This record gives sequence, C-alpha cells and structure tokens, in this order.
Amino acid sequence: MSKDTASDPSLPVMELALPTPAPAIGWEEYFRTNPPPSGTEDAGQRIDKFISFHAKANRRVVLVTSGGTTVPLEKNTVRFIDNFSAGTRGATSAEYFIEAGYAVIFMHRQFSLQPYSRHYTHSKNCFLDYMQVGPDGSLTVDPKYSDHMREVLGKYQKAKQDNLLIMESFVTVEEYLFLLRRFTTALSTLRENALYYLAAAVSDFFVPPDKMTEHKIQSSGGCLELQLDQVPKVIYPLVDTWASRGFIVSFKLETDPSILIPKSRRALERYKHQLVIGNILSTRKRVVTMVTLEDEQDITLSDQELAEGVEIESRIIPDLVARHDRWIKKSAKHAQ
Ligand code: PAZ
Repeated sequence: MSKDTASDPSLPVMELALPTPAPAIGWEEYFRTNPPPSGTEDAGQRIDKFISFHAKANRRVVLVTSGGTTVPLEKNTVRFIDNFSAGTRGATSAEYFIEAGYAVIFMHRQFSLQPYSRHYTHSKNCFLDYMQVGPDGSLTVDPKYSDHMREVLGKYQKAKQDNLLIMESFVTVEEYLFLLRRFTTALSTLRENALYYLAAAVSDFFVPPDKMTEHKIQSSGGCLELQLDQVPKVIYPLVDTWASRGFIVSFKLETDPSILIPKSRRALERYKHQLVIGNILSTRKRVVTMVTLEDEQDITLSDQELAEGVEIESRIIPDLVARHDRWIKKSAKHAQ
C-alpha cells in the first residue's frame, strides 16, 4: 500500500491540498502504546558500534532504507498487505555511497535486493548459471561473467574489509518504524556528517494489534471488510528531533506525473527537510527529479545510457554528495 493511494489521483491538484500537519500526538502515542518488536534493541546496539567506529575516523555515514513494508492482517500472520519495492534503488545507491567514501547502514526489507549480491540475485539467471565445471571436475565461474564478477567481488570485499556496510532487516511496518527511530537517533550523534536516504516504500495504513485477529481469517465468513488505521507520519519527528542536524532526503513515488512535483514540494513545506527525490513508477530507472523548496532538477538517462547499463543511482549519489558537502559547509559557517 503505497503512500497517497488513498487520494484520488484524478482530482485536480488544488483539491489534493492536504490539511496542516497533524500535531505530533500520532507518533508519540504509537510508540507509547506499541511495544518494540523483539530484536530492535540488539540491532540498535550493533548500529551504535558501527557509528562509533566511523565517528572515530570522522567518516560520513548514510542510513539507506530500502524495500517495502508489510502490514499483517493476523497476529499469526498468513495474510498481509505489501508495498511495492524490489529494493533496487536502495541496494544500488548503497554501493555508490560506499564508492563516494560513506559508510552505509542498509536498513532493508528482508530478502529484498542487497548491495553487491543484487548483481546475481532476483535476476533471470539462477546463481548456478554463473558457474561451470572444468574437465578436471573443478568448479569455476563461467569466463563470460568473470570480469564483471571480479569487479563486484573486489568492491564487496573492500567494503567488508573496511567495515563500510552494515545490514539490518525489517518485514512489517511496525518493525520498520521502531528500527527507524532507533537508528536515526543513534546516527544523529554524527550531526551534519549524517545523511538519511529514505527510499523504502512504507505502508500508510495498518491494522493496530488490538484490532488484529489472533488466528487466520476464515473465508467462511464471506466478504472481508478491512478498516485500516493511518500509520503515523514519522518523518515529522525524524526531521524535528531524531535526526535534526543531518541531511535528510525522502522519496516520493507517484503514478500520475501531474501530481509528483506539487506533492514533493508540499512534503518539503510540511516537514522542512532538505530534499525530496520524486519518481514515477514506470520511469523510475530513467528519470528522477531532485526537488527542493527553491528549485527542481531532473536527472535523466538517455536511451543509449540505459542500453549500456548505466544506473541512474550513479548520477543521483554524486549529486547528493555535492549537496551534502554544501550542507556541512553551511552549517559550519553558521556555527562560527
Ligand atoms: O526498490 P525499487 O527500485 O523497486 O523502487 C524504488 C522506489 C520506487 C520504491 C523508491 O524510489 C521510492 O520512491 N520510494 C518511496 C516510495 C513512497 O513514496 O512511498
């Protein structure tokens, strides 16, 4: 269930005007009334350690969220509502962030694409197709893949050796929200050196635990009527409190191009973060729009670049790094 699917996209843009942001009560109550999922604190402690390791090296750290969240319909979950996202944007971006010198906290949907392994999973090829057995019975990589695999392997091993990548996973929107709060709060200790790249596709509606049935919903009851509560908009406390001094980038996914920019800009006006990257479902690998309160800039790949396998993230990340540089310099000037 993607953001804003509840709005009717056929409405004129003016009529999509949303009310003033709800006071922060929603998210506070959410965190007060829902216990943290098991594993939240253990993951948080691993992240604390990772951050303090990179703080000593004065290295910038980016939190990349990636993949879609689920909304379970039953406590013993058989059925759930899912959000669209393969995790390509997040996993690909993580690699380019590492290339740019950042350490990456990769907070992703379990079993969605991951940095480096993404080149060989979820593809048309089964991983066994990359292998071959030699005449002596030895198992090797098929030579037609070995140059590319050597390059990816080199980058992967370097990232591991330098401890530049830590991966933590979520499945449900609840797990996502608790991890997000825990990780952003931890990362805020790096102040301006922290970058938040919120590419995950997060559910807007959920079934709160007190309204959820214990066991599998039975089809013998006829039609299923669902009433979902709204997930609190945690971007508000994230910008205002959890990650207040970092550079915060959110994504906006739409299917109707005419509402993409107005809605991206409205999010910036409302939450006051630094950048929204707008993308349209059908063209997201070819064009994105970098939206700030001041302006908007498209990053576009040509047909030839696409055919050559250029990834749009190879253009997005250097652009972001330059923006982050300026953000750090500006903050240092203000502090003088
Ligand atoms: O993971 P993917 O590459 O298949 O898709 C990426 C994306 C479209 C989910 C991402 O670019 C995005 O827009 N995320 C935010 C989605 C939202 O507005 O909820």
